[in-house]
This record gives sequence, structure tokens and C-alpha cells, in this order.
Amino acid sequence: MAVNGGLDVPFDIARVYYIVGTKGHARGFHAHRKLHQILVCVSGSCRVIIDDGHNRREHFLDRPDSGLHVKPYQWREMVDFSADCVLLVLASAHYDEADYIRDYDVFLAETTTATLE
Ligand code: T46
Repeated sequence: MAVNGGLDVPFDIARVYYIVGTKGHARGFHAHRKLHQILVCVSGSCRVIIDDGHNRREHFLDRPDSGLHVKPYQWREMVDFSADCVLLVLASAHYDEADYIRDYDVFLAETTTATLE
């Protein structure tokens, strides 16, 4: 499979990483202020919960040929990783801890502010 930044994904890819060895461990529990990401489960399966501050939606990822676009100000929780899960992440920017919101109350407050602007 080939992935072309700006064509197959709606941004230029600045970073690629893998999440592996996660069986029994939930991950995420944060949002980003600016980062766009595409999550592709290239092996196994997992569930991703997306929360925009108003609604929570659950996505089951188990296909290497489709991805989930996770946008700024979307709280994400990744759970139920299968033992063989390899979650590939295509990101629009380099790692920047200042872009993370790791406190859910801060996320809700900033989401409300962003919506009002
Ligand atoms: C996200 C979900 C889907 C780095 O130093 N560089 C990196 O590129 C990444 C991704 C992480 N790290 C460090 C930061 C932490 O000390 O690795 C550690 C684990 O990161 P974190 O707890 O944020 O891992 P996840 O799996 O909860 O979240 C990751 C991404 O960080 C995040 O942007 O949206 O995957």
C-alpha cells in the first residue's frame, strides 16, 4: 500500500510512528491543539473513542487499507488492542508536548473557548 501526503491524507506528513505491544493497556486520553493524525491499524485491531466535548463516538479499527482522521480538539482514547495490533500513525507535525491537552477539564474549557471564537 502507498500513502501520499497531501493526496491520500489531507495534510503533509511530518512524522510517522507505530504503537505496538499494547495488549491490556489503554492509550491516549488526551487531545491536541493543532495536530492532525491518521490512525491505521495495519495488523490486528483496536477501538478508538473520539470525544469532541459534546459527543463520544467509537471506531473499530481492523483494516490496513483505511484510516481514521483525528483532528485538533478531539479527545482520543485507544482501548482493546489485540495482541497482534500494530497501529500506524501519520502525523502533520513533529512531536511537541506543548500541543497536548492531557487534562480532560482543560480540554472541555479550551474546546468551549475555541467554539465561541
Ligand atoms: C496520539 C496517539 C494516537 C515521543 O517522544 N515522540 C512521539 O512522536 C510520540 C508519539 C511520543 N513520544 C513520547 C511521549 C511520551 O513520553 O512517548 C511517550 C508516550 O507518548 P503518549 O503517552 O502520548 O502515547 P499515546 O500512545 O497515549 O499517544 C500517542 C501520541 O502521543 C498522540 O499524539 O494522538 O498516540
